[in-house]
Amino acid sequence: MKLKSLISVVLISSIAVGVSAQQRGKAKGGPPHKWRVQQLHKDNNEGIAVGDIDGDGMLDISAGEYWYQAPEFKQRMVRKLEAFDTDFLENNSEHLYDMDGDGDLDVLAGKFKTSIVYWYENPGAGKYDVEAWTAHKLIDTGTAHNEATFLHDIDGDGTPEFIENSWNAKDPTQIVRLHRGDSGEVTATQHFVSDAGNGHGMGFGNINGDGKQDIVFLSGWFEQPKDEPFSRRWRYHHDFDLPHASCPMLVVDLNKDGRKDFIWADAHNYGLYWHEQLKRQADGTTTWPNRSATGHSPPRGQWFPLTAFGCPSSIPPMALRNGPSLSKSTTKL
Ligand SMILES: [Ca+2]
Ligand SMILES: [Ca+2]
Ligand SMILES: [Ca+2]
Ligand SMILES: [Ca+2]
Repeated sequence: MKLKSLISVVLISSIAVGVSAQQRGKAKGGPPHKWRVQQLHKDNNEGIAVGDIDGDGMLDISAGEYWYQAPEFKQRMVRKLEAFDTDFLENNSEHLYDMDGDGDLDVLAGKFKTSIVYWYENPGAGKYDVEAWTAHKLIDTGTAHNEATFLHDIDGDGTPEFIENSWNAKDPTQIVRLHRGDSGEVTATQHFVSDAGNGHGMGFGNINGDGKQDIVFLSGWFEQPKDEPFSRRWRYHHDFDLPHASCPMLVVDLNKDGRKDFIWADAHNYGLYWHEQLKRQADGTTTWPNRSATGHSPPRGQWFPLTAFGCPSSIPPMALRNGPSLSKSTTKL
């Protein structure tokens, strides 16, 4: 969960894109790019998504109780959110996806301390002067310690799955599968990756090189079965523990050796780290030394685009610091 701070939804746009592009323009003698900053709203919401909500070809923004219609980013209602504690709203992630298959983007969102997941039906172009979008209950996941949620196609079948990350290690890791009937009715089913085993921070990627995406989290990784991924629990590899990892963790082969490494940020704190995956042992165990130290960084230009962190597409090695060492925990999940 966040530190005590108010979240402003601020739009920053430019005639072109990016500081690096601006620098290139200057180098070539081209005109400097102009930026416009527009504050859209100020509240405690922690979720945001971008997509063409009204189908006019321009990207709009959804963020908590409202969506913002391009090009002026006019504020329009989506839903009401409950407040809790002193400075939180019950929204920590949201996703724009055409849930009912009618051609427009709907909002799918989980909540911090509520286990019921709703999706909110887009009323359709020209019908946006409504008090709220129709709310549909998707599923009760049974978990109410949700740090963030992901909409990610974990099995590669073209349909994304809804996956919650919990700060409570006793919660299960589960995958919510979305189903759509012939007339657009939306249902969901749960698959439990583990009976217990979660923790602050999560990402996805093919850790063991078998072509299947695995789930990496605070305390290791879950191996997707090579056949039917939703037929049984996934094998757990307790190969590391991180102190407080980010959503997302990024799984990528940073040093181009054919094995996926991962990047994580120190959640609610400063620090961005990467860990190299060494050659896997015969029993499938993996080893992950911290390679953030100077001298172990890949050459500049090989960095994975860190857009998920809101970072530039290329960051210097100095931006990655030495992180806490990994250790094997005796904690039983
Ligand atoms: Ca639009
Ligand atoms: Ca829709
Ligand atoms: Ca899928
Ligand atoms: Ca690698």
